[in-house]
Amino acid sequence: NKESSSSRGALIVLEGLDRCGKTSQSGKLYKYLDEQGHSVESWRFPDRNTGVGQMISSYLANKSQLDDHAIHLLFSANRWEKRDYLSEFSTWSCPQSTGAHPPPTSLMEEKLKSGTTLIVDRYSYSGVAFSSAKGLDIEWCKAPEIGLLAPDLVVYLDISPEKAAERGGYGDERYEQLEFQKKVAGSYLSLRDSSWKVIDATLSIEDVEKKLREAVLDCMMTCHKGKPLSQLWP
Ligand code: Z5A
Repeated sequence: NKESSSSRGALIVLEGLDRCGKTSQSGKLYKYLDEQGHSVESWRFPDRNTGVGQMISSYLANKSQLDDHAIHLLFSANRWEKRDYLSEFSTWSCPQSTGAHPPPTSLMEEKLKSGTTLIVDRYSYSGVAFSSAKGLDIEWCKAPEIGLLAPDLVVYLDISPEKAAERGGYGDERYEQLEFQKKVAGSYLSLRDSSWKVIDATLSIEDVEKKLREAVLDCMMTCHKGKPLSQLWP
């Protein structure tokens, strides 16, 4: 566990099956919090803009083939690179030298500590749920995520694979198949714990938005009061 300031932002993660509404709800939540005057940013994983993200994007579009373990590690690397060190890294001395400087903090941590709330569309839970649905060992899947920041709130937008498939149909990406999404739903179920906020994603967009807002504002208040940051995997 790490120290945090008393007015830090919250790390909010949205998870769920393909087409559950994460992108729509992230956008609405961002707009609402921004209009209310909160410092807020919207992130998503995979971030397809980085070099690693482009390899992931090519894989998802079936333009390249990768071993299941290798693509799992790339998804994880994509989170580590976005956690990324700030520019002070260049002035950081390793502990074996003078020891004069403290270790660098991460970009994600810095944002949270400076009061910015991050809304993150998919995170480590997607990594574990999708890879373990392929048959990879769940503990092996969790291992490369250890040390990333733990979310303050995980919101699971709950929808059956069949209902999700009815939403405009799936595109051409690799995982957009009903049978596979059923396995992913099972993996999510084994990952979920009582701290997750589960919202019925088949409600109207407005009703989901309202429930999401309530949960997020509540969490932001807890963080504001000084809840410490922690790391995966608890
Ligand atoms: N993946 C992985 O394997 N490992 C990892 O570590 C990570 C990801 C991070 C790409 O993700 C794939 O990468 C993903 C998991 C894997 N594969 N799958 N499947 P992505 O983020 O690029 O794709 P996605 O998460 O699946 O996004 P999506 O298809 O855009 O779905 P969404 O964001 O959840 O839904 P949406 O775009 O907001 O809404 C979908 C449609 O439903 C749209 O027409 C909406 O208007 C409609 N909608 C939304 N809410 C409602 C309600 N409440 N009622 C009715 N209609 C609604």
